[in-house]
Amino acid sequence: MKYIIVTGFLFSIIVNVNAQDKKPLPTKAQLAWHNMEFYLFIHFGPNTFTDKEWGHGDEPSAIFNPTQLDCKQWARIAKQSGAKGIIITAKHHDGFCLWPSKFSKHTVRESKWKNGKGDVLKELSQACKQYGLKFGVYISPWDRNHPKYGTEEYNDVFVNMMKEIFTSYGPIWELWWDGANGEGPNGKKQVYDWDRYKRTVKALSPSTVVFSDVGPHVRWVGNEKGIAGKTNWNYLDTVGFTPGIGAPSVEVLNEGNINGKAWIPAECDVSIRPGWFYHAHEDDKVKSPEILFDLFLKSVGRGANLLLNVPPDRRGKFHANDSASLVGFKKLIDKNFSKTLINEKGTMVSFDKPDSIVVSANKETVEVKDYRNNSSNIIFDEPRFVNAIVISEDLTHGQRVKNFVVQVLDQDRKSFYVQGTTIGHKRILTFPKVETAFIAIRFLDSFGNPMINGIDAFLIDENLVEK
Ligand code: FUL
Repeated sequence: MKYIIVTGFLFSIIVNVNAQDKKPLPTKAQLAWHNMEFYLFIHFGPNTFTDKEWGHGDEPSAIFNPTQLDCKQWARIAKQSGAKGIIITAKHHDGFCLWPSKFSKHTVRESKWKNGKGDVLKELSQACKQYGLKFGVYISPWDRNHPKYGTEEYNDVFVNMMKEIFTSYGPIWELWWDGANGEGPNGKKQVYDWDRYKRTVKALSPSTVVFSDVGPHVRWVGNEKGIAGKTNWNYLDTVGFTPGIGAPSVEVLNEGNINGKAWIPAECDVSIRPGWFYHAHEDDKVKSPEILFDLFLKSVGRGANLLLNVPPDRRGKFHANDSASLVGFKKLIDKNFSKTLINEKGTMVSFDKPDSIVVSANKETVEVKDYRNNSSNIIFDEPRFVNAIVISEDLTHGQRVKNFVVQVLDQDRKSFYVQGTTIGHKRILTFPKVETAFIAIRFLDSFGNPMINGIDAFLIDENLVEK
């Protein structure tokens, strides 16, 4: 399956790679992370049973007592929703550990669940393996329960907990550190030893991608709405910044730094419900498949990843409303994005000119040379309705495109323009449908020649076009 992208008349051999040479590049683990695109977040713990969002850490451990905990149900529905992994709150701010940690007295071991013999991390890591999902953990550095919190010894506790998790439940694909830094039970705040934490993870598992407000590998997108900037650079400057109150502004986190010195792409975390933890009174406030689709366009469609939280209820299962929304969301993705117009038989006129660029469905990368004087054109053999264009950059060459425009010529030969800035892993542009036989994509500005490994056109449901 091939389609042809014909570039304009002038073919130049001037190659401008100098500017690109100095830009940071993603690691192998980060490249694999970009391909994950969409995965689930699970907030589960004492808050599920106390109806809180932030537990105080003084909740009795016994309160954690799911009646029908079923990690396989989470994994099965995650898989059915198209998610590629699951990240769970192994420890939230209340300090409760979902595994029987030797370094705390506030864990599943002290709970009523399975008479203290249960281990959520064990069950979930096994379920993820069975369903072919990647497994990740959120370990909150802020701990409102631990007696050592606020002293140097707590840094040892935190490091030891990471060692336990990585050695008992690995491989850990992503590690999630939120930036909250409140007071512990003794009224003191912790001075986090981020460098030591990072060194620990690197030594334990060099391929784990570590998330925090400022990476080192993945950054927070600056909001909890699941929305990345329309301009979204994978580059970020982190010198002088820390997670939490020392983080860059939310605008910078949302858009990245065009000249940033490190490759730290954005991840969009958002909950399927108003809260992060399960609350029965939110059962009728679960985001619909259409809203989830819109969030997909505003996260994955802007070159970021989508981390969608689905909190299990007090049984320890996903609520039926959440499961239905997730499965409905997957149906929308399949229905709208599985039928590319470009690969439809007979829809393309094939040109075999020396200046043609051929991009194949197996994601061959094309260097768009002399991009300022050329356009990459999609030509249909007969007019078709189009309202979505998807473009991807080959990130092994860095993130290059700064500015581009899509020109869609309608049947009255009138041009309709859609402007874009960055592309990154994937840019999905949607617009009111146009009947067209000719679409031209012009890269207006780029660090070196654009390295494109995918251009697609679709007709999606009109009510799903981004508002
Ligand atoms: C924040 C936490 O304070 C919230 O409770 C939630 O876990 C969110 C994903 O991260 O930092």
